[in-house]
Amino acid sequence: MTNAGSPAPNDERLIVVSNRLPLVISESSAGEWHLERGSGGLVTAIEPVLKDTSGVWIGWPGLGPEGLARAEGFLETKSDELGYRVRGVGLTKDERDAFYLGFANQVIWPLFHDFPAQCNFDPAFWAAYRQVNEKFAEVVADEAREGDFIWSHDYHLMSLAQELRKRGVESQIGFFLHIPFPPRDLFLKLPWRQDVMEALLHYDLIGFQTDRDRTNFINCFVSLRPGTEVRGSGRVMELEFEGHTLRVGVFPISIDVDEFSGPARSPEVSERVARLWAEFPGRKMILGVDRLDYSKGIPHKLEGYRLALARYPELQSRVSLVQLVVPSREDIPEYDQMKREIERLVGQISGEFTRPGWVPIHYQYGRWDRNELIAHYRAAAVALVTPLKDGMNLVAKEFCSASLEGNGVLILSEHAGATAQLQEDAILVNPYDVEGVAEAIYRACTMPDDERKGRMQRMRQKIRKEDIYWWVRSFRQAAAGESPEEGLPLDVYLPSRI
Ligand code: ADQ
Repeated sequence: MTNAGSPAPNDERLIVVSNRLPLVISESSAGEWHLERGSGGLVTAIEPVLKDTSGVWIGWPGLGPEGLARAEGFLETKSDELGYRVRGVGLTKDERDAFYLGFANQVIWPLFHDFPAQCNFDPAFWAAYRQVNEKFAEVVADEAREGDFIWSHDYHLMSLAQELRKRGVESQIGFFLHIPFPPRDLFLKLPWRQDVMEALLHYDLIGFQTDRDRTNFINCFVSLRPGTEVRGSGRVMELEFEGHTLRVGVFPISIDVDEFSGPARSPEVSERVARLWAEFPGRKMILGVDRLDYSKGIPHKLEGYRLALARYPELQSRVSLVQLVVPSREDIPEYDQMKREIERLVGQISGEFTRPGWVPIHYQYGRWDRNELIAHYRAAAVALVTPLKDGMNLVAKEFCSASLEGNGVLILSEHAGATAQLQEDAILVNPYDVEGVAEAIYRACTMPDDERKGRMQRMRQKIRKEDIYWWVRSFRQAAAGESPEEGLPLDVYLPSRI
């Protein structure tokens, strides 16, 4: 792995902490343990660093405390095979319900994605969040040694550093927020806003996906901590408050480009692509791939597509939307309602426009295997990526990387983090503006070939320049106090471009 082999900023041991381990452990009825490894760019990029530094990954393995106690030996053996240690944090069902389904997914997720009305500010959720962060801290503190670098991930673990400091851990601790950070007025709605800010203050470095998120964070921080001095500019800035220095940086996450462009070239995927094209003779495939979540704006997208077909009748019979919705958070009732709403809209669009020999929309609820996903990315003429709010959105980058013919058009929500890097070459839309989405669909489907190719080529270059390996290296370099490796210029949304 060429990229991963670049020199690490230092040889400190890496301890990664995330809500979930990058693996799932299960026990068969015969009492045998099985391990299923996670995949994806983050795991691929972090694993080599863990191996190089004899590191550890700590997280929930999908087990309660008793199950974990029984699986300890199995995990030890598997750690040898993985080449780095994994340590589990066992959580009871009640803890998962109140911490994960509760505070993480009914308070922070909706609030940070601009959906305050969806929040359930149940004080019991906050108590559980703190308790579970303490539980994670117990395991991390037991593992941590002087000189380690602890890298905690995402909104589930905002209190981890504070709990580690209470336990005397003095190592450098970094935090990366994968989701957006909300503007001040939204964050101030959080009943525990002071506690959360206080907790975050114990990190040494906090990374955000975009400059917009960091600016929101700084505005909140300064409002709640008057007297804070804000220093510097560029990728990493400093906040100085009562003798403590917190570094805040912008590190847009990305993918391992070769994980998508490589398989896209394989005979198996090429053959599937040819079959997909044959299934859509003389038609352009518009592709949507979204996890079932209100932040992804799937109903708005369907309304935009419906309007495009009605307003530009020449698109009828010439395009088909393939929309995959990936199951997610099925234990939360609102997600089931959303699924029914999506299915109702799909039914309406089909009823309104279907004619012999043409189906306007192919809807699937489920999971595709990797090659099927990549084949769809490569076969699609247009990707419709229109979240109402998204930290980054990796689907946009995956589509570009798999678009081997180089003529796919990306329609991208201006509220996705990916917009900061791709705004010049994607067709940007405000996903709430149904007419704008319809117009963008028409424009994408009628764009001249050389314009499509030019735009796609530039997006592919940008994604390759700041890939997932760049992301890991830059974050670690910033954490080590070094200047992070140069990437693309820090870009913000310019309203004139939108
Ligand atoms: P997510 O909200 O999950 O992640 P996203 O960035 O779009 O959103 O990633 C989805 C991932 O799921 C993609 O890597 C995609 O390939 C994968 N996936 C989708 N459909 C699949 C399928 N059918 N089969 C297999 N895999 C599938 C959160 C934040 C994002 C942020 C990421 C990373 O909400 O904003 O980009 O973390 O930081």
